Amino acid sequence: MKTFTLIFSLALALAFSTLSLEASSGKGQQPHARAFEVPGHDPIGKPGDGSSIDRTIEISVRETASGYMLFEPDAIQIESGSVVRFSIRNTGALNHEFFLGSFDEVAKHQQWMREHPDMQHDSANSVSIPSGQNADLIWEFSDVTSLEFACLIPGHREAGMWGVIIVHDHLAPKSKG
Ligand SMILES: [Cu+2]
Repeated sequence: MKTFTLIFSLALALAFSTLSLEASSGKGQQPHARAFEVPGHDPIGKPGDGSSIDRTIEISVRETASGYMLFEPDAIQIESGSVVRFSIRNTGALNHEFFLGSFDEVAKHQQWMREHPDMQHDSANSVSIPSGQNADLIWEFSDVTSLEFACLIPGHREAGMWGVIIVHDHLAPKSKG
């Protein structure tokens, strides 16, 4: 009986390791890259097509002399239901990225990026901002929630590149522009 249990658990462990190996191999298999499309997933909103924008939020990215890497601002309040254009300017010397997700997704994706440091993100909830350039990301915040934005290039979030977005349903009317 003991032997059977042992063999059964070994087989189970093997099955699971094969599964996770398949899940982590190959481009386009990034966990949570398009999490917003998965039914029952954390409600983070969805990409905006740019046809209507309720608000533009300017974010700058810079590195400090003491070694920090920062988003400014790093705490943002947004009214639920609004479509926001993030206009991100990278004034730093390094390339950076802006990845939007739930706290859980950001943590998981950060781990994934550590294991695949050469991978570029290719999804609607992230954008890369080369040094000295600007990039836009348009997002519709449909749900009342709190989210994180971060740069998941290995070492960058650890150096300070993260911030929070609080999506409320009780803010003043949307500000245009
Ligand atoms: Cu960065």
